[in-house]
Amino acid sequence: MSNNEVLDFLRAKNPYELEYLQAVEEVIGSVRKVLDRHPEYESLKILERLTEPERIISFRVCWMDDNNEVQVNRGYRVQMNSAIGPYKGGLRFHPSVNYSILKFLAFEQIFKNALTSLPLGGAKGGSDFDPKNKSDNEIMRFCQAFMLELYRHIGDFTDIPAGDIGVGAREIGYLFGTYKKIKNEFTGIITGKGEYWGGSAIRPEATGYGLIYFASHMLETKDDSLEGKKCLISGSGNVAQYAIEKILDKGGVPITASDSNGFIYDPDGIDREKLAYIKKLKNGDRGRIKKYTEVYTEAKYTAYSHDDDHNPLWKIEADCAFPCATQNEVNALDAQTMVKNKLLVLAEGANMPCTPEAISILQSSAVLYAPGKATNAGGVAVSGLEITQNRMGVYWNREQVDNNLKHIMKDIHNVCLKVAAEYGSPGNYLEGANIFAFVKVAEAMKAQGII
Ligand code: NDP
Ligand code: 2IT
Repeated sequence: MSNNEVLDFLRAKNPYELEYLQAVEEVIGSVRKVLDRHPEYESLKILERLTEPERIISFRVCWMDDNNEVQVNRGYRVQMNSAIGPYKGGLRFHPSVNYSILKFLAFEQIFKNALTSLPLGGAKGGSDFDPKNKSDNEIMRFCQAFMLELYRHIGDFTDIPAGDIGVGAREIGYLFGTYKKIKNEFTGIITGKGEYWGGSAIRPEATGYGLIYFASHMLETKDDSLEGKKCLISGSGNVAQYAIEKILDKGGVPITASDSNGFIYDPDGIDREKLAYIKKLKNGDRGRIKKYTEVYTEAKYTAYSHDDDHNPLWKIEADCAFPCATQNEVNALDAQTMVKNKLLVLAEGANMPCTPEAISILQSSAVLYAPGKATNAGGVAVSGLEITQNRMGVYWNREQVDNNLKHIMKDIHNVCLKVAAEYGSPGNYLEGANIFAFVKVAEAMKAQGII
């Protein structure tokens, strides 16, 4: 099948999986030139095989809430591709979780993991469970019920999950504890563990830090830096918090943060004290970002409205933008506004935060744009380092892991530019990332035969 026929086939087969089709279409758009150079990929049906998950597990999760009522959720694991290593990717707990969302995330993960240079295949999982307004005991009971089924599908050389939206240190602890109890073994079957029980230093920080290392390299190509740059950040979870922290380290000025209800704009900048407040609010009290303006009255809160045709956060004039919340949070109107405001850089912290229309507007402007599979790969890269430490039975300190992370992000940045130039699209990070990762995975699939 030609590329277009593969897409038409997928559209007919998965008509409601809009996010999945979006992610596939983007990659297919980039790899046309690769297939001209490698006609054997077509006869080996690499695209058809890459877009059909190797395995999808879906299961019932029953648990008791604090009122002794039985609750039923659906759990999933999408084991997308194991050509270059065991399945690897996060777990998302959010009411929006469905096949489309997890297949798009697992598909993206194949290429992201290939970019890290570590031997990791692609996967994603999670549940439509909503962790908001649940007690700690309810979270624990849900995680235990979820792992009671998931445990038989994962393993340290089979599939190694981690966190994502709604799954942080607390959930990873309960999930790991349950696995250990069932299997009676202490192995590295999940990453993002606490640092004193098998976790890696810098894993909580890795995605946000890696994002800002990458963005700094992007600015360096223009002999520029983050020093003094006003930065827009969406989200206020794991990725956003550590992106803000690293922006501060680099002398930048973060001025926004958000959650699903609204965003805060602090014209004076979110300094270290204010960031500590956000961390406590979000990770400890699990409160809403609106509270920030009760303490820091110079900041303004704007609630999101369902009628908004775009996200007003992106209207604020700034130099850099880091969407760190969720998919499709930057649309064409947002991108047009950013271009008009002479934004310098947009680097994606979240997975697929820009719509295809937004990407093409950014790419045909002077804005430097780089996709999440390259810019947010620091998280899974340090997960890979956690796996290595677990297998070796060693602990690497913060400096060692951070140095590794810096090297990995620099290498990803450089390989994207190198491959983009080789394929006639200089400066196109998206094309460089897709082509480099696709060829790597395709070669592994070719070597391993038709299975
Ligand atoms: P968290 O759960 O820690 O934080 C998510 C943040 O995004 C919260 O502020 C949340 O607000 C907001 N958010 C979630 N869903 C929506 C929505 N539908 N609309 C608006 N805001 C929303 O997740 P992470 O920080 O870990 O993940 C953020 C993004 O980064 C995701 O796209 C994830 O896939 C990606 N990512 C994460 C990595 C990691 O290591 N954690 C690695 C690479 C990518 P609220 O509290 O209101 O829900
Ligand atoms: O999207 C991602 O890369 C993650 N949620 C982290 C995956 C991982 O296995 O660390």
